[in-house]
Amino acid sequence: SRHKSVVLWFTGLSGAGKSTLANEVERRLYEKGVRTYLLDGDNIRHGINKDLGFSAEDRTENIRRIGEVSKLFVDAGVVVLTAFISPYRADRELARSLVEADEFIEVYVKCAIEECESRDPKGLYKKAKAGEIPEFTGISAPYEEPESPELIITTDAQSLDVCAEQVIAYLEKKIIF
Ligand code: GGZ
Repeated sequence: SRHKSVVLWFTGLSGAGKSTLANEVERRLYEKGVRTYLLDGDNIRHGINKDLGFSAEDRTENIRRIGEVSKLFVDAGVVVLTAFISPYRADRELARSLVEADEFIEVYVKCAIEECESRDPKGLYKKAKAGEIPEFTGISAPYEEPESPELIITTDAQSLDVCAEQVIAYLEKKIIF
């Protein structure tokens, strides 16, 4: 089907539900016949960005490359979903600047850190609090909240189904799928 190519840029804390939400949105777009590609830690941090860690400089470079890759997918006519903490506002703004103004949709996946800590599926918060992981976002490294994201999705207050539907509804309203 014909549709506008966009970047759906999911940002938020570890454990906020970025990947879960991005995967569910991608599934729903697929059902609508939309061509998508999901960029996440599995295909980026283990691949082109495996030389990067979690210092501020490395995170900036991580996000810069992801922004550039996203631009290529948009050029190719694909809807891109990215699921990275992307903690720095300036880095997200750089990613935004690489595509047209109406092609970048920042989705703040908002979840109280207490809830992220209690989910802690990989035990990372526990380790971070014990000092075993340095520069852990929200514990010993910053997360700069989006100031004017296109969407704020609150994952600690509603179901995945409702969260995904909010993203789809936005796309249907703004984009012409
Ligand atoms: C934050 C870290 C860290 C540190 C490893 N800080 O819950 P996860 O495991 O699967 O998601 C986190 C992921 C974050 O990688 P990103 O590429 O999204 O980060 S950024 O956008 O800031 O570059 C977490 C794991 O990697 N992880 N060490 N110190 N998250």
